[in-house]
Amino acid sequence: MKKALVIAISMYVMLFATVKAVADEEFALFDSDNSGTISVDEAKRNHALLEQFTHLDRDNNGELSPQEFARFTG
Ligand SMILES: [Ca+2]
Repeated sequence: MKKALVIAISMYVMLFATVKAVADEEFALFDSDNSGTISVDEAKRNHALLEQFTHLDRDNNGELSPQEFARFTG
């Protein structure tokens, strides 16, 4: 029983790490100047991202942080 729980937790952690790695990679693709944020200009490469930009930009600073970008739905 305990072993199954350990396996389940391990799988969850691995899945989470994979999802995060994919998200980081996607973020890096948009952040072409490696500033650590995605500007409107950088978002223009993806129509869906540009459409959601204002909604995703929670602090309204005109750039998307990795945390704000994490809420982007495709
Ligand atoms: Ca940038």
